[in-house]
Amino acid sequence: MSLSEIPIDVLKDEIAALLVEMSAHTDEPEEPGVTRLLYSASWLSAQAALAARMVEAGLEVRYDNVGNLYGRIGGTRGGEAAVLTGSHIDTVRHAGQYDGAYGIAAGIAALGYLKRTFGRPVRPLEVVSFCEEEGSRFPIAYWGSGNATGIYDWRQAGAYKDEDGVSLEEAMRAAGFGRADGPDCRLAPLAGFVELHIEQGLVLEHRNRRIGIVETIAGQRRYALAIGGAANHAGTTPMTLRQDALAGAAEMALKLESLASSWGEPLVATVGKIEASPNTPNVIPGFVEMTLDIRHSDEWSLSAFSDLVLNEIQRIADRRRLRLGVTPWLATKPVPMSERLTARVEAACAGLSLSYQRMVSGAGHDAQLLAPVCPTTMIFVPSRAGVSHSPDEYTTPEQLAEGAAVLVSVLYDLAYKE
Ligand code: HGY
Ligand code: MN
Ligand code: MN
Repeated sequence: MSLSEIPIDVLKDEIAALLVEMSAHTDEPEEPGVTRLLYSASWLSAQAALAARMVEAGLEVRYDNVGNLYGRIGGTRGGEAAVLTGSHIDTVRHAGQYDGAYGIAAGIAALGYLKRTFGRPVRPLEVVSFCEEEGSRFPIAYWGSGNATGIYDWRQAGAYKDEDGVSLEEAMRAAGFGRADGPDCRLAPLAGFVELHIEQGLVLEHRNRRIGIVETIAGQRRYALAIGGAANHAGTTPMTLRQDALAGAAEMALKLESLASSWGEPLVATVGKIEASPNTPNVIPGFVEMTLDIRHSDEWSLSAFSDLVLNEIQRIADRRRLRLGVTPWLATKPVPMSERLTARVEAACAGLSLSYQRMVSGAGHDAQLLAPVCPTTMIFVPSRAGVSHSPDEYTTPEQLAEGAAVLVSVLYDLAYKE
């Protein structure tokens, strides 16, 4: 399939319009960027808007019991496993408008074009809006694809609470999901999963490539640290007698940074969230909660570095007479993508005369949950200056449309050919 056959401008306009529409569904309209957290009002309205677009594209629409939204074109040959594309509808706080939403918007545009142009495929073709991937509201990530692939069971939702003490189960039920008689979440066996996503990094722009093809998704270790010291008077407590939880947390964060820098690429480590209490100017902080996010594309390095840094953090706590609690809340291994599907994407890029390169994804994606259960591949388009998880996230409409053209070509190849 050559680029000339695919209406690039139609895809470009449809995707642009849908992304603008999606970005209006935010929990914090006065704040910069998009904040769309699982089961919030804006999450519900965004899924409803996507369902309406899927119907307009001629897709059969359904929700599963955690709120994953599917649009389907039935196949002409009974009993065939479906080909699935899609991504996640939730965002981080103050996100850009592309992370997750782009893969869904392009999937709807691609399926609409394929159905209008070629009719029904041999095997079913579906696009999914996974309900949650980021882990932004509850201390669990991949809630959508995790339930779809059986890693999670929606009945365990009561174990997780957000910052306001609302449980995942209460939020899920309030959104109309998690019903005892609700539709099954578990996906039937799939012929393949293709996720289109922004790169969220600098490689494609730096190497002047139009398309990235992911070979491996990096593994992650995320921890919640609870650091206990002694709140005390800032004016009367000598420096030598303090158990300052925030000063200890700061030393731990700098130790994490220096160890990660000396360990070397592609390892990355981040303290993304920190809360001190009582968070009062004239009180020595008595308690701090903070998060660790560690990533590597090699399992041994990820494990060895995590052990090293947790030992160093414990030594800092001991020396400062601080109490330390470490709660692991995410551990994912590096996940290789399907070589067979990667070759299909390379052929599609060649057919479309689009430069590409194979690469590692430092960001986690729903594709890493699907890869163990079906042939899976990821297609990247460039991110301007590598910026993501920020209102400044940007990819040009032409680059978005080129990614969608590759998606159209690969989905045609997988679903329409015998
Ligand atoms: O954090 C990540 O890697 C992804 O954006 N969820
Ligand atoms: Mn993200
Ligand atoms: Mn994402």
